[in-house]
Amino acid sequence: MVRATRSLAQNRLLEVTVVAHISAIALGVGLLGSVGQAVMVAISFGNAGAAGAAEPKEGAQVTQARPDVGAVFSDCPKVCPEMVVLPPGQFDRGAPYVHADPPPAYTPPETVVIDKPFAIGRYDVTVGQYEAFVRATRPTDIGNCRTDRGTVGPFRLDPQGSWRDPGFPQDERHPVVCVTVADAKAYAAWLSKKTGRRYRLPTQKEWEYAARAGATEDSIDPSPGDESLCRYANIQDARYKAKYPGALAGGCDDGHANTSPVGSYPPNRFGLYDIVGNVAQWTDTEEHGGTGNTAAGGSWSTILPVNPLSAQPAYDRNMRRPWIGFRLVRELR
Ligand SMILES: [Ca+2]
Repeated sequence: MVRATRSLAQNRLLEVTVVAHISAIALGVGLLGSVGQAVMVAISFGNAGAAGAAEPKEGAQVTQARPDVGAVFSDCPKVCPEMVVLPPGQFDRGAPYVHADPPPAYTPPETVVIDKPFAIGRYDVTVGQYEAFVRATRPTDIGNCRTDRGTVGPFRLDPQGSWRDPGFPQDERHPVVCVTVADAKAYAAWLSKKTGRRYRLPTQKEWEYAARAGATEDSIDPSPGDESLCRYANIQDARYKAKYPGALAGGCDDGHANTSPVGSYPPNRFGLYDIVGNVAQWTDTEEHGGTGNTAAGGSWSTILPVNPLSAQPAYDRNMRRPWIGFRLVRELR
């Protein structure tokens, strides 16, 4: 780990800790130049293996206000989330699920252009990171999460259920859950003030761009129904079914009935962990006339959606659930 120590007074740059640099392999994603002109170049990103696994190279360079594409950085020691800088590029929404014939249409076909780099969380925001926010801001309204306490599903409104106690054990490396969109935005506002940078929830399109990481197929499943699926994500599995007997799924064992520590499964080709499974992630995109926001990626409590990258259902933004968390975007200016 290398820490940059240039001060704000010296160069108007806040301290940035670069914790890794994604190693390079050409993916061949169409990119845009910095002036917005369409330029096709091969990007360097992700040592993609069977699961798109990237292995960040520790001890990378010092970076400042605008870390390089591929850099993994943190804006403060300990409590700031690690962020990965993604390149500009484009992708086609509504791309067909690789195994479905005919493919289900979850989103209308559309080419989405990301015209400038942005950074996004390497992991979901963790319990430990959220706890730092709670200690600093002391929010009073944290309860009314839906838990399975006292029963075995379905999840019911629980006044005592909260991010501290979602109804199952978590430690500081687990993704925080039982947060509303407003809770996530309050965390982003606190982090922005703390670091002098702009953090926010990703849009639905930014999330999908990050999730796809250049993939045109809409699946993390190399072979539907294959036992290997449990190597790729924490989803509704045999352990879930053992805890919740009415569950439909079963089959393979991913090791966790509820949340798992972030980073327990291989990353995608952008080096992002837990994009699919573990917890669904709030986005800033509103639906249902503004009463709901989309939450993407599925979770430990869902059967892997047919289209895990483009299927992004919307939920009541004010409801706390033990299977929705979030990761943030950090803007690069
Ligand atoms: Ca599981």
